[in-house]
Amino acid sequence: MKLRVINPNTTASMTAAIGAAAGAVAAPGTVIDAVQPSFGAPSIEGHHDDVWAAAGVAEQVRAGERDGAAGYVIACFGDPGLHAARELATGPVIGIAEAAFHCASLLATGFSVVTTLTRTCVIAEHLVLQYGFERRCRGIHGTDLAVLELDDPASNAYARIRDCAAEALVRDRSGAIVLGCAGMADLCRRLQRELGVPVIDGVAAAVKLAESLVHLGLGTSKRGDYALPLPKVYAGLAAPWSPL
Ligand code: 5HY
Repeated sequence: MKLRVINPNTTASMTAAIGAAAGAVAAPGTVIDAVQPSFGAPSIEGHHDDVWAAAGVAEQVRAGERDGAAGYVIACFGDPGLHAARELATGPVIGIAEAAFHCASLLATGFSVVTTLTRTCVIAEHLVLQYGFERRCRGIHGTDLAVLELDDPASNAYARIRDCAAEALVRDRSGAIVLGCAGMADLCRRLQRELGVPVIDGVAAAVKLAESLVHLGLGTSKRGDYALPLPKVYAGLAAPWSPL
């Protein structure tokens, strides 16, 4: 099967890192097609970035449908454009936040989220409520690392994330940690060893969930609100994305 793993920001090095994290867990028969939009923000750190990221996700799902993608991963912790992507897609579309919340909930009675800028915590809070995990998510914590600082050695990112997670486990009485950024995927195993609890990277979790659903012959429902978008002609900048 071919899974289209979409990095909704436009930073190619992050797309490559996400593709590597996805490829590391993909089953032998799975081809990972790591892509990014042709337009948008270099990092997604707020509501305005999120709007453009959602449009970029829609662009990439439309391309995936033409390219025969069996399923999709939205590799950004805000799960931008998830519902629009599910309208467009035949196969499953898995956001890394939703995937991580589900996996963490199978491993501990409560989990904590460690993310980047504190201002993006509210986006994760909204997702927890939207997906119905308010009884399982015990805290959401920002490290005030910018997304693109994660692979900058000068930012001391690993230690800041580890220390934030260690404090969250005590403060929240959590049993697991969810990494709140696709750019943290490569830190997952080391954090798990040092913290001694399950640490969930949403990229890996979403790839395995998408694979499983495809193997079960399950795709996105086309009945109701996930049916194909209604045909109409969009105006101006959006014209090329008119649902026909
Ligand atoms: C992400 N932003 O996973 C989110 C993380 C965040 O560009 N990729 C981004 O801070 O919400």
